[in-house]
Amino acid sequence: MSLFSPIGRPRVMGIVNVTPDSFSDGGRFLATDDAVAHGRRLLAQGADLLDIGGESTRPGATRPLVADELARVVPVIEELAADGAVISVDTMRAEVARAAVGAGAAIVNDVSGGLADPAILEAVAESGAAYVAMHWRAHSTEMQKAEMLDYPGGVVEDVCAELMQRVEACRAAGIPDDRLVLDPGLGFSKTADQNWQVVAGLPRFAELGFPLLVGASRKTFLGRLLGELDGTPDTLRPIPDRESAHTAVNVVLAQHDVWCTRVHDVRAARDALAVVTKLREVSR
Ligand code: PMM
Repeated sequence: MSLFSPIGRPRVMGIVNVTPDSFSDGGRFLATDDAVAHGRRLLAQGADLLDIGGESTRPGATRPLVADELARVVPVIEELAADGAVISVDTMRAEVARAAVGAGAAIVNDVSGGLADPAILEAVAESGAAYVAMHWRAHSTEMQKAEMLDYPGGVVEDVCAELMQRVEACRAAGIPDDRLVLDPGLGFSKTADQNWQVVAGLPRFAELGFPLLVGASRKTFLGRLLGELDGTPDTLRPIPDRESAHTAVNVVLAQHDVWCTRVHDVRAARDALAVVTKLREVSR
């Protein structure tokens, strides 16, 4: 089945963070064997794709050396691709993208949309991989500074405009439109309220005419909402206890025909999407 053929629900992308410091699962899958076992577990739970990343993008994270990022992701991709899994590599670096596609990745998921390392766009164009361009303004140490949260035209319109600039850069590098996916970048240079506006603005992002990927799983804007609900507005609901709200977001993503949801808990996502699929079947 092709990457973009309709399947009646968003594809579920299971996250495999091969990092010591990702915000929700850092350090758990740093060893190749642990990461591969986790990927297989997510596939068994119904993941359509696996996103393998070797760099944490949590606010304030420092960047790994290229050699370390390569050593983290390449062996994991090789093993899981050999199993027949559809693999995405979560990287901002051309060198890592090239090696990952060589190891079997079909998608390059670049949270910087080509801004961190512009050479990645030509590497992707040459590789034949699909490309996820996420909305991004700055690296993790800078991304939540006040000037990075400024959207004079409103967050939805400004993110759309910035994404379309990335589309133009992709086109100029030779990536065809039918290999492009856009992502509004929940949690990246956005306040909690701006993240909610982005979710509410999904129909506007869909108008850009590209498949959409959305990553809400376990993010702070959910923790803040749930902390308020718990009557502790200054305390975020702990990361492992945010899945119920993410389930609700996944239903919204399905209603808006988003192409893919990037998740930690594959089973919960598939369960939620099964409800939407069932309702669609019976109302046909
Ligand atoms: N979020 C994270 C990492 N990679 N990629 C895309 N396309 N979209 C996202 O929202 C996104 C991403 C950060 O989350 P993690 O640390 O749980 O992986």
